[in-house]
Amino acid sequence: MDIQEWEQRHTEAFYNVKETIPYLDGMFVAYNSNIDAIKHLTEADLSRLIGLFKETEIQERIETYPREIKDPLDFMARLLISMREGKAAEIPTNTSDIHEWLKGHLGFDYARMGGQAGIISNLLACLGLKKVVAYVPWLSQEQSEYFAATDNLLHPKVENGKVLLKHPREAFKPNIGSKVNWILEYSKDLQVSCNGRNFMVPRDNRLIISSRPNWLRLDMDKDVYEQLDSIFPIDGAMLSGYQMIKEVYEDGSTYEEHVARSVQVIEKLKSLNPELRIHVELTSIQNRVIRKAILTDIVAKHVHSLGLDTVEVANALNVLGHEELSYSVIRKEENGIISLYQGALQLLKDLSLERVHVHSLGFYICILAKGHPLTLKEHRDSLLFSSTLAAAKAIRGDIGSLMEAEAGLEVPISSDGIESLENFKLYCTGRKLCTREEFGYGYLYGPDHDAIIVPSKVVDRPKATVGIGDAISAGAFVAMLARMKQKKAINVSPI
Ligand code: 8BR
Ligand code: GLC
Repeated sequence: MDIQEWEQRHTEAFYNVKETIPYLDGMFVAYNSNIDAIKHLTEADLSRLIGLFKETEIQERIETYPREIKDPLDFMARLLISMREGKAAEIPTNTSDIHEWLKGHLGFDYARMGGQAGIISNLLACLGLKKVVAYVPWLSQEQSEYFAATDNLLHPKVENGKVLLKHPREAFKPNIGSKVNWILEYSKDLQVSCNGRNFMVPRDNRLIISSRPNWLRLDMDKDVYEQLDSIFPIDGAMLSGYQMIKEVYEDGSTYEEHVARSVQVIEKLKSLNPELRIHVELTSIQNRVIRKAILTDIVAKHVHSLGLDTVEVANALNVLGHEELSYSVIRKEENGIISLYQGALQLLKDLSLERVHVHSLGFYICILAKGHPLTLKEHRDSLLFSSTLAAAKAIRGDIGSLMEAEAGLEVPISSDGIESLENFKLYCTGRKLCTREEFGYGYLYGPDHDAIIVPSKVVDRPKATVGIGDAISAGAFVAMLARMKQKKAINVSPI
C-alpha cells in the first residue's frame, strides 16, 4: 500500500467534503450530553492511588470484573483492567460517593463538553453546518455553558406550549442537576505494578466513570415530540445515549417503555422526512440486557447507520449470539482485522443496516449494503475526511472550525494501520472480494455487501482520546449525507 497515495487521498477528500457541506439543511443530534472531568494519570498518581488499598484486595476485585462502580475498590479494579489491555471502557455509578472520593483523592485537570450528543453537536456546529438542533432531556444551565457559542446551534425550548428553537444557553431547564463523568486518560508505556504483577500500558486510552443520577431519563418531552416538525428541515439524525436506559426504575417502570418511546421518536423523524438518514453511535454498555435491547429493538430495522469501535463490535456480537466471533475480535491477534470485518458484516446483516462504520486505531472499515446511492470513492472520501477530523481532535483536544480541522492533514497516516491492512489483503484477494488493485483503492465487493477500508491518521501523543470516536462517526456520516444532497441537487437542477 502506498502511504503517500493515501496522504494525497486524505487531502483531496478533505477539500471535496468541504465543498459539499453547504448542501445540508441541518442535523438533529440527541440525547446525551454531560460534563467530562478529565484527569491525565501519571505514574505518581497511579502508585498513590494503589497505595490507598491492600494490593491483594485490588487483585481479588479485578477477578470479580465489576460492571458497576459501587466503591473505590471497584474503581481501582476497572482502572487497572482498562490500563492493562489499553481498552476504553465506560462503567456506570449510581451514587455520588465515587464522585466525592475522586474529587478528594485525585482531582481533575480540566472540564469540557462530554457525552456523544454534546460532542457531536459542538463539532457539527463548528464545522459550519447551516443548522444543528441538539436535544438533551436533562439540559441544565451549567451544562448549556459547554455548548459552542455559534448561531447555528439550537435546542428546542417549550414556551407557552409552543416549541421554539433557541441556543442551548437560552433553552436550559431550571432547577436541574448536572451529570459529571470522570475521564481517566492514561498514556502508552506507563509502568504499572500491583500485587507483584507488572505491566506496561499498551496504548493511549481512557476509563470513563459515568454518573447515573436517579433523575436521569432518556426521554423526549411530550411537547417536543408532538411538535417535532419544528426542528425541520433536517437531513439526518445522530442518536446516542441509549446506554443510560435502566432495566428497572425506582417508580417501577422498565426499560421496555423507554425503548418503545425511543423507537417512536425515530419513526416520527422518518415520517416527517422519508429521506432522512439515522445514525446511532454506540458506546460501552455494561448491562447485557440493555445492550441487547438497544441493538435488537432500537437499532435493528429502525436506523440506517451504526458507528462503533472494535471493543463495541465484540460486545455487540456477544449479545447477538456470536460468541466465537466476538472473542476473536477481542483477542486481536494478527488476524484481528479479518474477524473485525466479519463481525461488522454480521452486524450489518443481523441488524438490517445500510451502513456499519467501525473505527480502530490506525484504520477504519465501513460495510455497506448493496444499492447505496454513493459510489465507493464517495464513501471513501467521507471516511478519509473523518480520519482528518480525528487527527485534528487528537492534537488539539477540540475542533473550533473547518480551518482548525485542516490541521489534521499534517498528521501522518499510521504505519501500524497500513500494516494491518497489508495483513488483510491476502484474505480479501483470496476470497475474491477484490483484486490487488481494488484493495489498493480500499474497495471490497462482497456478494451481498460492499466495503471500504482505509488507513487513518494517528497522533503520537494525543491531547486526549475521549470523544475522538464521536468525531470520526459524525464526520463520516455528515460527509456522506452532504454528498448525497449535492448529487441530488445536481441531478435536479436544470442544465
Ligand atoms: P471511541 O471513543 O469510540 O472508543 O473511539 C476512539 C477512536 O479514536 C479509536 O477507534 C481510534 O480510531 C481513535 N483514536 C485514538 Br483511541 N487515539 C487516537 C490518536 N492518537 N490519533 C487519532 N485517532 C485516535
Ligand atoms: C460517553 C461518555 C462521555 C464521553 C463520551 C465520549 O458518552 O459518557 O463521558 O464524553 O462517551 O465519546
